[in-house]
Amino acid sequence: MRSFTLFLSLCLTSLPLSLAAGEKTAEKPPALAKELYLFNWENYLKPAILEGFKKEFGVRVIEDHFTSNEEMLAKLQVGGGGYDIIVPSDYMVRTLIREARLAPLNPEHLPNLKNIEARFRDPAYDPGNRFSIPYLWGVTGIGYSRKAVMPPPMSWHDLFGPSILKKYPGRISMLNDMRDALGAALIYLGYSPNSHDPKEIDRAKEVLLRQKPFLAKYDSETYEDSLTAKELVLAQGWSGDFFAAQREDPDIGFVVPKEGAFLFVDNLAIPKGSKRHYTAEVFINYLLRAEVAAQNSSHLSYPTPNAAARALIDPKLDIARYTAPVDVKLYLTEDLGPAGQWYERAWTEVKAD
Ligand code: N2P
Repeated sequence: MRSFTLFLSLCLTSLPLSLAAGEKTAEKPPALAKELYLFNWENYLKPAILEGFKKEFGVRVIEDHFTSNEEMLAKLQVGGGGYDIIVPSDYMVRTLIREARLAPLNPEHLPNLKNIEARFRDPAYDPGNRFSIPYLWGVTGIGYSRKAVMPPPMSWHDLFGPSILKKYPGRISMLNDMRDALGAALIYLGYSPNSHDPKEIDRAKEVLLRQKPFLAKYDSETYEDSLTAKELVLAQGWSGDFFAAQREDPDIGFVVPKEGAFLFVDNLAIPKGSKRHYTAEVFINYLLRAEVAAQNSSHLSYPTPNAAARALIDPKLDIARYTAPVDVKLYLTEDLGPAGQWYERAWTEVKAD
């Protein structure tokens, strides 16, 4: 493929000889669409950035939200949405590629990709970044009220252990997320959060079922607000959401449990069938600008894989602290293939009334 491209570009460079003097060979970029449809996580893009994009390019971005990768996938599978940009996590990029649901990206339209740190490029879930661009990353852990929870949590035992549950009944929440909830229970049991073993997944389900009567809710959207409102004292959740809440309420703490946790890298991708592919690439390239990525990361408190942006982030925000301690094992969520059915079944049982 590469040699073919090289051959092609050599042919193109010899073209001007046959053209009239002064004639341009560079292709004119396609016209921009007036609107773009973005399918994103809740609170996962600073609103002023959309205004900035509209001002500069005249394109209005219309944003819808999903609360889990599986919910987003289900929507795409029924052909719904008409979205131009989606924000799948690492393993879901892989699933979407496997199901041929993503449109390849044209690197020529994404020159700001150079800003992305080398360790985030060319990931195993999308070799060569053919379909996805890393956007923000974080860790799934435990947020808590420092005043209410003594001693502070340090382990998944502090979310699943019977004595903890009895101490804070109705004031604990779990993510409404199949992989994060079952994954935490699997780690708690000493298994891999990417286990393919139905017996292990079944035991993880039992852990969640035992915990359920003590929970206030399964929720991925408002848990940080419920912590601030003191309705909750412990919540499984995503690092940046707690750090953002902590700015308003220093009582909120966050820990990465010592047995290990999921690290996630969320990505920008264009679904196959988008009618505004070029405009979507222009938008992705805009989000890759150092100033834009820095603004977004500082506002959301999620660390950015954009190295050029990091140089612009106020050191007082200390994005580095969002990194988990070095001695904790961090897992990437894996695409399970057919073993996914065990998780689906267990999760359906857990969520059933
Ligand atoms: C922010 C959502 C974080 C995305 N509210 C987790 N993958």
